[in-house]
Amino acid sequence: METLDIVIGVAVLILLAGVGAIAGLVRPRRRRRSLPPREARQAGGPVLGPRSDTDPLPGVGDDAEVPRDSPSRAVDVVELPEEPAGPERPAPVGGRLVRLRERLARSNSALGQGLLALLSRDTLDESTWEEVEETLLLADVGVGPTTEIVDHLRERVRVLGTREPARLKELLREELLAAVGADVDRSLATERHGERPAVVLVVGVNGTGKTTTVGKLARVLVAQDKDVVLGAADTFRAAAAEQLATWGERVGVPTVRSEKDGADPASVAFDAVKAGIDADADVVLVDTAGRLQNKAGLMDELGKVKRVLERHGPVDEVLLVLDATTGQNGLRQAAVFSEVVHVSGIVLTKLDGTAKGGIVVAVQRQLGVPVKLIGLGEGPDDLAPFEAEAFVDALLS
Ligand SMILES: Nc1nc2c(ncn2[C@@H]2O[C@H](COP(=O)(O)OP(=O)(O)OP(=O)(O)O)[C@@H](O)[C@H]2O)c(=O)[nH]1
Ligand SMILES: [Mg+2]
Repeated sequence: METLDIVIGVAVLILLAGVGAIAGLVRPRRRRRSLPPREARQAGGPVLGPRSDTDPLPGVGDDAEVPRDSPSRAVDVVELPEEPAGPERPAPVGGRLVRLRERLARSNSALGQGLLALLSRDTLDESTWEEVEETLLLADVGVGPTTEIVDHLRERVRVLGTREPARLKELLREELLAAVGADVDRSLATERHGERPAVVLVVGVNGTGKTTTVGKLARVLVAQDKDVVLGAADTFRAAAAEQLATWGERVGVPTVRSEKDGADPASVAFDAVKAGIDADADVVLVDTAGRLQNKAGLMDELGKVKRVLERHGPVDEVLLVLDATTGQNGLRQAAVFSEVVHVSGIVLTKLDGTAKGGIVVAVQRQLGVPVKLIGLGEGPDDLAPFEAEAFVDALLS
């Protein structure tokens, strides 16, 4: 009997132990607090000793809820997330050349300051005038205009008999202004004609800054509240259309481009103007692939782009983009391009990086076409309408 009691007792104990073990398995486990690093514990961190006010871990009696009377923020002081960024607002166009004057003055200080230093010498002898001539030639003013400037200046200095620096500077300013062309019409034809947008075709040799100029010009026009469409008629490289479209997207301007590489540039240009007409745009800017003026096939292709564009009506502007740093070579390009597509305006780029600002005079003289825009940097708003007075003042500042 005793043995039976013992057996039953042991069985009950085993049973209780089993139930306990099962309960342990089923009971939701409390997540283990991760311990602070050993160093913290040894330094008397939150685990050891009484809790400090800054102990981040909950303890017995802590309330999980935010107290009812804690201050709350009203709807009108809650900051809302910012609106998604819209198109950029380009810099206003007025006075741009004044803003960029510093750059022109810096790159062309050899011309302006050089001339002023020569004229303020004690004696204006033959060799000084030769140096004046040399300075103008080095700045790419060109032989014809240089001779004219020096001859006029010499004559006026002689007749007036003046040696006063301020007066000499004034005379030099007048002569440079006359050479650059103070009252030439440099306006860009970007006004709609009735049902049709104005069409601007941009041409030039490789890498002169055509695509950048189209992008910057789109910004100028957007700043003037015009609706613009871009045409990516550079179908040589997919990257070219991409580059142009990126400029357009920044100011919310659409780009017409071909689906495939190597498409006919004339047909892309035609489609761009068609899209411009359908969208009631003010201006369509057509970018073209860079081409060397001595590649007859490519020049023919450019002629075709223009002829096909003219099916919609006359092209308002053909802008030839010249890299000012290439100097006299640019003049040769200009002559050929002008023959093929009848250039109506010059864009001189990279004037920020050359001391050859005199090319403005030479290129106008050679082509009989005005410089209408100048590029003075790689920034999106570093394109300015060319103003003769601001230009000469920057040279002499
Ligand atoms: N410093 C300076 N760089 C410029 C200016 N205009 C353009 N560039 C730079 O010149 C380089 C060529 O510019 P693009 O606009 O791609 O030239 P592109 O004529 O379209 O070239 P292709 O399409 O390859 O013939 C880029 O690095 C431009 O940032 C300027 O006025 N000043
Ligand atoms: Mg390009």
